Amino acid sequence: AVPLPNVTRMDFPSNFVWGCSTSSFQIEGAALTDGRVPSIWDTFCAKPGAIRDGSDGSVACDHYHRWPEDLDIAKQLGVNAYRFSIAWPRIITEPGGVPNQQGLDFYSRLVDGMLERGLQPWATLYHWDLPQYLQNLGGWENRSTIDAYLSYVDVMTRHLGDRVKHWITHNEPWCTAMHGNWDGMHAPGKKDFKVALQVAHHVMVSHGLAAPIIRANVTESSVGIALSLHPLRAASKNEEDQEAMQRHDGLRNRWFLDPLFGLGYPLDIQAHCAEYLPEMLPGDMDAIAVPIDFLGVNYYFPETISAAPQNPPLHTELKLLADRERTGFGWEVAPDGMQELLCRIKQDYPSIPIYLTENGSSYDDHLDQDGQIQDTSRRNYFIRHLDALKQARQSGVDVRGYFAWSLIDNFEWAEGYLRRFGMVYVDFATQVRTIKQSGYWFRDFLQLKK
Ligand code: PNW
Repeated sequence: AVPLPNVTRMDFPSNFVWGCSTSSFQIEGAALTDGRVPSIWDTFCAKPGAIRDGSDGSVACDHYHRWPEDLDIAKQLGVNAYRFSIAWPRIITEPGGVPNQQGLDFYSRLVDGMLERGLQPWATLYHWDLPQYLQNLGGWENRSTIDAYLSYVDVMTRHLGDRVKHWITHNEPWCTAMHGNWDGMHAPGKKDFKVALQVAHHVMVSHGLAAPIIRANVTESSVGIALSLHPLRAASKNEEDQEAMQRHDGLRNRWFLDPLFGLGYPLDIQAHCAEYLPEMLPGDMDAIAVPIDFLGVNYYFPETISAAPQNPPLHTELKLLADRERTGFGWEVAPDGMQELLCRIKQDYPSIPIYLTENGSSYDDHLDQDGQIQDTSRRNYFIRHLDALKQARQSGVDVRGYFAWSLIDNFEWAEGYLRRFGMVYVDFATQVRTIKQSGYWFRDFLQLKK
């Protein structure tokens, strides 16, 4: 067993942001309540074989009705921030429609509930639940979805701008684009790389155009985006594998980071993927490069890459190394990868405050005879990643906060309810919540000595 590092809250500044993350479709349920219309994920879940356990998000954690209990738990854990996402299909329920008051009221109650409990609200405007009526018009592939998004952002930030300062425009555009439209593992389930790059472009333009709207509507706003980023290793020292690793990096990391910082799309990938490049309008790259107040980094695992001439368009392939420590989900456990990734961002890009907007692990959890959940592996995962974060800070990376994924077990997309990421166990049959050992550990870690 790996010895556990010694890391305490005192290793971080007193104004460090400590939070938990969730997202609307994964926890809310109440799919047909108070005027909500279907999202692309409701449609996708109905496709046979799309979700591993055949489940959907219609009930999920019933957070729509149980949010006071969930916020109480977050408060009990001692976090000072809570990252949630807003379900667009609760807010704008038809093309060009007027805002749905019941949807607005829900997020108003939720945000007031956070403020009452001393939780700083961090709102994500898009965490993958696009209204289905927009997908019927082409979804993010259609440039007009940018305009629909901007109206929705305007409505939301006017509505909550007096209480929510921290806004994340998009969660993981790589996943929206690639899982949604290239490998088809996520909604809307397309398998077309050209479409995926077009979607990525429109999502990034929508991010850039949203920033000034948010700033106009929100007093003392802080605007950012959350990217899923991965440190990469080449499978060997061979030139082919090294180049493959660079290409993989070009799409996974640089395709999103470079434009945000005004560097445009990486030239190596533009050359390699010339026949798939998106249509753009003049000004798009300037829009994407709008200055942001922070970068959200979702870190889960590193990837090992080798050359694969048979695999267009990138001609790369993921290697699963047998000797690596893995979570229950099979994701490699590599805290040093987090540190490496953060140092790389500092080195390659202009200085920017960073928040770890997601980090966590999935294991099979079971209630023991005493009704407790001894998720030692998850607890250790947190300890080791927080130590990596501490070390990244010591080497000068400007990380200002950490959000654990996730507060509660929830609907894990294509994996349905088979994968639990929560610090709190949810019995989906009864909706009973039980704080896991990792949650109690986090509470003790965060405890301020009087
Ligand atoms: C993130 N990958 O998804 C999402 O933001 C969460 O909604 C999700 O529940 C969480 O991580 C755990 O999966 C990811 O393939 C999906 O690299 C896929 C990847 C990374 C993150």
